[in-house]
Amino acid sequence: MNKIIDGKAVAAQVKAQVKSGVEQLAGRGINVGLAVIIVGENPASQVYVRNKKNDCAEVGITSFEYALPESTTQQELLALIEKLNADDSVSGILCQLPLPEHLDEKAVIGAISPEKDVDAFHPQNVGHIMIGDYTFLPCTPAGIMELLSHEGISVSGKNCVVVGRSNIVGKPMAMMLLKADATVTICHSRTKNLAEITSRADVLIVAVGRAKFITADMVKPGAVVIDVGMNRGADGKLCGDVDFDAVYEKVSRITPVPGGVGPMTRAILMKNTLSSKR
Ligand code: L34
Repeated sequence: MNKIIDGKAVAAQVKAQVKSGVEQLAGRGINVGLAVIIVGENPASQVYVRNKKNDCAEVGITSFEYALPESTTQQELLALIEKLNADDSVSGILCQLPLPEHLDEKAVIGAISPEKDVDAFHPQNVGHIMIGDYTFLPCTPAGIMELLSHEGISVSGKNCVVVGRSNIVGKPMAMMLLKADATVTICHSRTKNLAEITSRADVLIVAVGRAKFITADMVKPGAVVIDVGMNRGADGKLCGDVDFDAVYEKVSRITPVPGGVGPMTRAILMKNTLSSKR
């Protein structure tokens, strides 16, 4: 069996479902639209946003792109969000992170209407996730859960270790694994004996943003490894947080970078955008 989990293929299946949902709504005269805001010229963010726009085109969602200059003020950004909140042709709003330093990320996320918050970053949606009752799930961890279930990998009762505690990935990931009955450990930059903990993981999920951070000695033989990292090496090539070639030899399943979690993140974004409109 191929050990590599093909995120691109699974994402294509999710997008095909979304496409038929979008077509059904179109038949009833309902148009689904996603507004994507990007501030500044972060090249990686530009790639991700372009990919998201392509996904929209593929599934029939109308995308509205707002590429704002680096010099955009907080007030201007909030005014745009207010306008989009009130616009009925916009079902979902996403503000690509990270924002330039001078902008207040928390205030921006909090300004997006929770009903249009297809990232599920608004505190109200985060709260819903905590109590296991939600409409939107954050795209990256939800994409990972979808990948696991698609591959027939159950986390129930298993030791799942999440490395990284971000609001975007680590924390919601842990909540979703918990809801799926996993025993969950969250590790981070201050964790002592990291290798000892990761070596006990049946499912290891890594989102730290450091190239080849997880080496083969840190992984349990036969484990499932999910690599959320997106690092650009000195050679300009994309690489994950996992030392793929060495770890591959040891595990039962592993996601590649690119072609693993990234495409799933975007597929779930499409799914969330579809479900934002009824
Ligand atoms: N608001 N900000 C907001 N929502 C998000 O869900 C994100 N994230 C993260 C960064 N900021 C965000 C993304 O969209 C990361 N992320 C993301 C999305 C897509 C891809 C990577 C990260 C992706 O398309 N990855 C491709 C390769 C892309 C390339 O060639 O650079 C892959 O195959 O993994």
